[in-house]
Amino acid sequence: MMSRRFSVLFIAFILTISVFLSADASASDGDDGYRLWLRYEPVTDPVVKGEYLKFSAFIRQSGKGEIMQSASQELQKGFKSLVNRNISRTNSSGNMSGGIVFKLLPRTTSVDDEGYRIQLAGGNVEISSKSESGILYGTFALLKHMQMQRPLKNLNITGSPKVRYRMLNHWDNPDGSIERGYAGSSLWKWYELPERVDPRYMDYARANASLGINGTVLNNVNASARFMSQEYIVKVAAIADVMRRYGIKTYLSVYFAAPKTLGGLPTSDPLDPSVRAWWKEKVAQIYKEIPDFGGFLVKANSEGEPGPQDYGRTHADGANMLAEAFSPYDGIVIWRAFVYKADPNADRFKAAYEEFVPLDGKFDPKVIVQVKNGPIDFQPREPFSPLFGNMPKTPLGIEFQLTQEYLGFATHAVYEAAIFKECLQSDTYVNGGGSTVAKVVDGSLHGYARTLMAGVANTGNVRNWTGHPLAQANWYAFGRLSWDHQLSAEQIAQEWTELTLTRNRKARENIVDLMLRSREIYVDYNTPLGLSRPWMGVHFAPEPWQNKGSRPDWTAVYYHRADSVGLGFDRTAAGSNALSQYRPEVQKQWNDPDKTPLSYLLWFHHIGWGKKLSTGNTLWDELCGRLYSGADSVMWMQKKWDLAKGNLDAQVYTDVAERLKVQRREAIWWRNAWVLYLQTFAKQPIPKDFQPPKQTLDEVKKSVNIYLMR
Ligand code: BDP
Repeated sequence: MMSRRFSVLFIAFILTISVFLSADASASDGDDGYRLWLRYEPVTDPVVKGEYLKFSAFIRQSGKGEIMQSASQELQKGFKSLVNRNISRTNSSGNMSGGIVFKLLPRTTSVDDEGYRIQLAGGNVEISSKSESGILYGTFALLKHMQMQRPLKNLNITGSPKVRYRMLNHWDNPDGSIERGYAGSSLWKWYELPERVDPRYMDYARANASLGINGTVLNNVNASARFMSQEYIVKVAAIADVMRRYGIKTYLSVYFAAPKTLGGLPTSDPLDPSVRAWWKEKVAQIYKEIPDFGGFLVKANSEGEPGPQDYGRTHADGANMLAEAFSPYDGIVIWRAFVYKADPNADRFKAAYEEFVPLDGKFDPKVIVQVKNGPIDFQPREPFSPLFGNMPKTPLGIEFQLTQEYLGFATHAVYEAAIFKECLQSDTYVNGGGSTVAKVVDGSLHGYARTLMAGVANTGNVRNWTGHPLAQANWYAFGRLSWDHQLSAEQIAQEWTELTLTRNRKARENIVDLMLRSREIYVDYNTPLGLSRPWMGVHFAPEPWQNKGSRPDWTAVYYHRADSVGLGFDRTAAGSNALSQYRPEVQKQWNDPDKTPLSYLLWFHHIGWGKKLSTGNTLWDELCGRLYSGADSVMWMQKKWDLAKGNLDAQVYTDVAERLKVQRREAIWWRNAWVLYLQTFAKQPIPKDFQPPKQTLDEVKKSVNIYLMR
């Protein structure tokens, strides 16, 4: 038998060991996702680690700029975490080797302002650029290389952005709520600012800078006038102070009627001299607090927001008035083209083109018109907006949506790079074949110098930033594509997975596979064959039967047009003729129902239920097939995810596994709603390969009503 004294010691020993073990386990087990793709997990390859340590003697900064300081701090953080080494900073210009050197190139060098090069020089790793921002981007590129345990031998990494303004648009309200946000409340704590500056703002800035994002619009496009008040300008300035250290400019959305509501003027008419003077003074007041202020984003005469048309003026009149106020400064005006009229006979698809194309060439050079990727509204699949290519005298920026308004909020896994790429690669044919949307956006087609890519942010204050852990990849993909739109969706998924989830090759392959198929799977059970669903409401629950709204285009039936004959919106010359807004080569792809790719079919045609499609199935059978296979494929996603188990953090694994279960249930919900509702028109049985839904249409409607109940 053990002596009492010995047994006490023994128990103490066991307790110590287990505390030690569990502490150790929590380091790799229990990742809350906060660090995103900047985890800097310790390097495990001893050879590579040895190589990295050879360059850990010092960091040499040239100059003391704040962005340079951020780059040094990031390197210090990275080295400490990756190879457990503290590196000190030096300004000495003496001959030293074995460190990392930041080299600012003369302004005359013929590289892009924000571009960088990383190479070995004089026994050091040298990061060179013309700008401090470029040095910061190079630093993040080096750290990414190291996170991936790549060798430093023959190091020669270069990068330069293809688009000048790469920004997030936050639809955040002053009360902390986020329009279409599914990851908690706003990151911006307006009531605490400017005195308390949440340290999280810095991590937000780091994450964005690591992708090359250089702008952020802090507030909702459905803007509150209070952001134009001195009280709020100083709050914004406190955030801008943090962003600046990471090369990010701060922008604000503005309420067009602010001269009236905030300024007390009798009008907000853009041609009224007192209104123009008000905006000039306002902009000057902002620059006093924020010397590098980025500019304004404007939603005007859209969905009830005020705008120049309230005074019989045009979008160009409104935008140019603001541009004039920015003329002494570097800032710009970003004017959104998301507009649609209330005409019940009109096709919403055509509205933006009709309002904006006649204004081509009329905008001040400081204005960029920001166009959503599709003509309607961030649908799971949309054809590209016909504005691209049709306004050659106006810089057009593109707006993508990262937050999953129509993509299942935070319970459905949808990797959006496929959506972004599909649009960017679409050929507008404006200057012959190869005139892609990407070339319109990066300015190369029409020679615009002011180019812009914006993403409606999917961030909130939940610990992992985006709610669904896999939604982080959408933020990442947007940032990477805004820097270089030629990267492939797969390349980006691979990078993100390796940096964020796991170094295990097999697990990565399975996750990347899941990500790459996720968008098509979602489309199959949600909007197959070119259906869309931008009807009013929360944009989550299925409601294809919804036929009441204050405007016809705020109902579901307006979009799918199901009737006893068939399904889909005829946009050919026989219908709304929206197709005529595209070049003849594009029209040719979509004009003929027999030649239209099935993924766009119902966007452009009203197809009979019994019509044979290119697959050999009738429309009805094909629809059912896609809705069923889409919903079933969520099980495939679950299996793929399970294969990665054990090779990634347990907490993240469980989080995603549980969300996939919800996705499976909700995919069946969507499938059942479509199938049962459309069956009332098609009057055909569910093909015999598939189990008819267990619920009736009434039961599905009831469950949707419960979901929507106040
Ligand atoms: C729609 C959203 C709405 C936005 C609007 C916009 O449903 O909440 O305000 O877009 O982009 O998709 O302005």
